[in-house]
Amino acid sequence: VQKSLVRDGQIKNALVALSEALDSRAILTGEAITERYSRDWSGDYVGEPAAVLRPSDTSEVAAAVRICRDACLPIIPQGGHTGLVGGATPDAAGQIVLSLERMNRIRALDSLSMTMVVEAGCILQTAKEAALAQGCLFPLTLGAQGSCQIGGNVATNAGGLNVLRYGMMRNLVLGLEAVLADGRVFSDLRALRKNNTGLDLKQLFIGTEGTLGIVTAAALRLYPQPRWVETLWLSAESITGIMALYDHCRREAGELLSAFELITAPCLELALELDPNSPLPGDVARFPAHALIEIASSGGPDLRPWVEELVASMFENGLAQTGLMAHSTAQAAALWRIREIMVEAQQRRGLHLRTDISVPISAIPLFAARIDEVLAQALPGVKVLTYGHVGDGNLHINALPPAHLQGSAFRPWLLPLTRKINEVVDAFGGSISAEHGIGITKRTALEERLAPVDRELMHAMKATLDPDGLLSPGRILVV
Ligand code: FAD
Ligand code: LAC
Ligand code: ZN
Repeated sequence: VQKSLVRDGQIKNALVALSEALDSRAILTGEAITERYSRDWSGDYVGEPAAVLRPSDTSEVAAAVRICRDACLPIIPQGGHTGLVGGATPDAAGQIVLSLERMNRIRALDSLSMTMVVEAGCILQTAKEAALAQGCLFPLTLGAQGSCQIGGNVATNAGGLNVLRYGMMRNLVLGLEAVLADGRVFSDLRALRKNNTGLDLKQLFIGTEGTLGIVTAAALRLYPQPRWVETLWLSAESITGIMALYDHCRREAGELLSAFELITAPCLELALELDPNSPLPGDVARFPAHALIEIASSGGPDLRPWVEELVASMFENGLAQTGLMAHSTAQAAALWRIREIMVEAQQRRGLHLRTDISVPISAIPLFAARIDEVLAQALPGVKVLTYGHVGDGNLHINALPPAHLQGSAFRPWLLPLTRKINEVVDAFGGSISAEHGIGITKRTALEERLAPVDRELMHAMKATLDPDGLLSPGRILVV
């Protein structure tokens, strides 16, 4: 009781100081804290922020951090709250949410250099549209792009649908601005493509989920806007068949291959239940595995005749069983919509297992088969949903509960099933987190796998940059 009284006093005093340092719209308390700050997209994490701070510029972020540090109040930076590992939701009393949402400006866009400087709270979709308006592409593409923010993308080193061609967020960041745990500002937004000047300090803040600093702006790498984009749906008899298609496309389309997504039959079934109006031919649903493929180029001649030939050859040599080549932008969008609503459909089923793993690309078929066996044995009746980013060896092995374990009855199964999956991942030399990060959800699994030297280095970095442990405490590392 005494401890919580002291904490309440600290919060009260800090709020007085904060209201002097920040503008009036920057502080939310009590009833003004709406669900978007306390509940994540999945609904799996719900917390109670002591207050929500919404600074409008970098100096306000720095001032807020200094005040919180003086009052020993932990800060959880928050973007669009779409992260899937619980990192942005407060998980203990007295934690302050610092939302970047009001820092959403595009500071600069240089279409000749193909770079842009964007504030952390800018929604990914908005940044992409601003780039397109200047004939440029910001290639990070993911289902949450209408809500997630650039700062969240940096902090999680987000991946998504076009990684096989353009890399993850880390590859797209040329410079960063971040506020440190003591309120100092690290700033390098020069957007240089070459800069070999010792330690690349911005890497400290990419993929470290707000544990080493609060990202306030980023200089991003842009590409020429694609001129020709061809979208294909191809179905095969097995995941092995999909890998043969992948091999063929990878070699024939080379660097023009910009997406190659695996969707297995149970995932397609869920999507079509939610929205049966797809352009897919009727026989598609008979096949166990499908690929959604994009081949695109930013210049040169029309790709269509060449891609038509490629598709014809894949049917002739028996690699593809059925499918569709989108004949319009609207049809291509309808194919991508299937990929999107497949995720939404899982969400609507309530509590389910969600994972994000990677293995060597060539191991995908054996790995997926082993997972099916292991999960069926561990929990008969569980419905395994395997899909993912083939070109990155990144699968999401998700699962819906059997009929008798719906809703919270499935909760006790989440950890044991995840452990089973992770054991198979280990056996294949894979990673327990390919693109979503560690957050709260995976910190024990990470801890169990950290080599001593890695653990020591990670703790040493944390101790140097955030000695009081006030930034995103308990994320990534078990403390
Ligand atoms: P939040 O959820 O708000 O935060 C995520 C983490 O970053 C937290 O630890 C938070 O504290 C920290 N953080 C947020 N902003 C900052 C900041 N400015 N400075 C420091 N730390 C910060 N992810 C993929 O990689 N690939 C996908 O294909 C993909 N698809 C998705 C599809 C759907 C439908 C959903 C809901 C999520 C998907 N995600 C995917 C996960 C998620 O969208 C990404 O992780 C995204 O990058 C999170 O951004 P956000 O702004 O929502 O971050
Ligand atoms: C996807 C997210 C969940 O690929 O990473 O759909
Ligand atoms: Zn993914």
